[in-house]
Amino acid sequence: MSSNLSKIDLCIIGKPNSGKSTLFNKLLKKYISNVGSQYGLTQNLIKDQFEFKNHLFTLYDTPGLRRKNKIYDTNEEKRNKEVTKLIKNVEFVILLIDVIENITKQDFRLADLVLKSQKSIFLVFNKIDLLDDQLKFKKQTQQFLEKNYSKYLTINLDFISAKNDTKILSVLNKILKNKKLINSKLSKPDLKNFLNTLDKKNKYPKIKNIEIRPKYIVQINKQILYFKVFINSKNKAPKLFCRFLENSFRNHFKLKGVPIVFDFISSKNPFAN
Ligand SMILES: Nc1nc2c(ncn2[C@@H]2O[C@H](COP(=O)(O)OP(=O)(O)O)[C@@H](O)[C@H]2O)c(=O)[nH]1
Ligand SMILES: [Mg+2]
Repeated sequence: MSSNLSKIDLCIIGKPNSGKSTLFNKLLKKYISNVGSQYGLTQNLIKDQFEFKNHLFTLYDTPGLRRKNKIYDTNEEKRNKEVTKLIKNVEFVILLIDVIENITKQDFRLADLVLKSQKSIFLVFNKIDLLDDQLKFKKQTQQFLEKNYSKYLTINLDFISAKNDTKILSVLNKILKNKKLINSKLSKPDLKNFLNTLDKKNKYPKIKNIEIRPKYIVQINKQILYFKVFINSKNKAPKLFCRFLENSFRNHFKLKGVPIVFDFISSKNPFAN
């Protein structure tokens, strides 16, 4: 393999039978990981590599999550620890969901875990071949998540059939796009322009009748998108304001589905310029 390939680590997590191993195999275009219900316990992660558009992907399947009684249900903490450890070592996570079972609280918990580790998450609904009306399902899912998952703008949504190889490549392409977004460097004028746009809209949330405003924003050079936001208040930025700013920011810069960290800095003297 040539060394000028850019590297991407990707792991597939999700409930048993969601189709993780099927997807893993399809991505690798070869049969490595056992598929089906009579799966023997494998403590180690299954890992392999493949090339796609000048990128070298290292892919992880998570057979450990399959052990329904021991790890999955009764020993949630241990399971979470294992997953957390894996998630910390990769850049991208595919959370696979069986369309028939649909998304559950457990999936949201896993998604939260990934977001907490500041990794990009792809919520991938699998087995769309089993649906009568795929379009309807997509619309309903989107609407449901918009309403019920506050971090909706932080996730990527996809609908595939791992078995039939439908839309799998589109997930890979999205991951490559996502990687580019994560490396975005926003210029000072861009950030200033964003603040001006917010000022014009003048829809800052009011907290106890006081309008909290961002005074300026700076990007800090880090592996991820990281910004310091200075606000016009001596107090800690209220949650409502943090969410408002993050959503506006993501919409303005079209940064959907990538992890961003905002550090809100209160002013010593909010009335100073
Ligand atoms: N209809 C359908 N079945 C699928 C698809 N992907 C996986 N399966 C089936 O779902 C079952 C569980 O798949 P497996 O990959 O072992 O799931 P894992 O437990 O998440 O690794 C197997 O019977 C697969 O054939 C799909 O896209 N469509
Ligand atoms: Mg499996």
